[in-house]
Amino acid sequence: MSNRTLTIIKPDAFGSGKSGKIIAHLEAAGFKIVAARVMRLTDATAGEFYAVHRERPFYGSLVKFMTSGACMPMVLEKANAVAELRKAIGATDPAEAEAGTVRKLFAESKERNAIHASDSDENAERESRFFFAESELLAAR
Ligand code: FUP
Repeated sequence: MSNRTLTIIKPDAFGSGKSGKIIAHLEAAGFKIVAARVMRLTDATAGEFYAVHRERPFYGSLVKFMTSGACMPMVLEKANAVAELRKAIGATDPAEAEAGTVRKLFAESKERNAIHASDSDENAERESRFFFAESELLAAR
């Protein structure tokens, strides 16, 4: 999986019609879409996805935000995908994100920050399987 990572266009960006621009930005940066869907997370699925943050003060608010509208999980492919996507999305808080990053361009705030990206190969694999079936991860190119 080292050439793949999992991203989510979050409800703030999807709901305000920025998904096309974000996908175009990522494709221009060399990412290919392996799998994609539009869905709405439930309290249970968002809670499980962010279980690692369960003890953090922002957890409840984060789950509420992530269930507030549709989102778009995608598996992306590029050499060194995890590190490359982290670089392309920028810092968690858009105020601290570098110019030209997805969060600098499209995010509203540290919580409503437009996009998720896996932080390790192990999490990329786990998160990809969280959203997609084996048959959806077979896209050949
Ligand atoms: P990132 O890996 O950049 O998405 O950031 P983290 O894994 O640290 O945090 C996951 C999500 O929790 C962020 F995308 C937004 C949310 N968050 C907050 O709402 N407040 C914080 O102080 C930190 C993170």
